[in-house]
Amino acid sequence: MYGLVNRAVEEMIRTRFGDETWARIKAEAGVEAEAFVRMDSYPDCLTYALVEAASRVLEQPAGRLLEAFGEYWTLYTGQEGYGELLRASGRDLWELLQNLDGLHARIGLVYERLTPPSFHCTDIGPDSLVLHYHSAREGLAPMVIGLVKGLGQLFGTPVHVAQILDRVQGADHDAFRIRAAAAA
Ligand code: 1MF
Repeated sequence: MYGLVNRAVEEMIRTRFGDETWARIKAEAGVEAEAFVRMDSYPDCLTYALVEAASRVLEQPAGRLLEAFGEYWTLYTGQEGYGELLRASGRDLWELLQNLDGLHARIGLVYERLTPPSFHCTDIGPDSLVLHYHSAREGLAPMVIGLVKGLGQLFGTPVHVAQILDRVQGADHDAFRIRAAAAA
């Protein structure tokens, strides 16, 4: 994945747990790079190693860290110059969720080594929809839950997210029921 992802992991851990904890996690993960370059492409196993090491060092389940990271990612990329792209991809949360492939296609035009996941929506109602998530990568469903919650905050539409299909349980893809938290 692009270095931007590893940088976001680093920033989340440094700001919440401090530089020393980050150094321990990096060492535990066997990561030697001094700093991650946003536009460089890194092997996925490096990112997974960081999450596993963080889980051991912080004594938190990897899924919980991934969900927190998903929320962090929406705020982080907003600050890193992708806020415009997010807002240009949908006028509200529902529109954005239905346009995630379009968003990734635009990023992929510039960054050719992007391996984007694919999303589509079904059961679309005013306060609820089902988001289907297909990915070449495994184990990142908790991150998607955090992403959707983070986007909900960004758009001023807080949401509840429940996973209704799970690859870990043998389903062929992951899916989430998303409900607007308040009657908006
Ligand atoms: O292949 C990749 O490197 C990659 C990196 C990030 C693929 C996807 C993403 C974003 N994605 C992370 C979870 C991946 C899960 C999976 O592969 O199954 C989050 C996708 C997402 C889902 C819901 C809502 C919003 C989402 O993301 C918005 C987004 C997506 C990509 C970027 C920014 C915001 C992005 C922008 C620039 C990138 C890489 C990703 O590359 C850069 C960055 C800086 C300088 C040069 C290149």
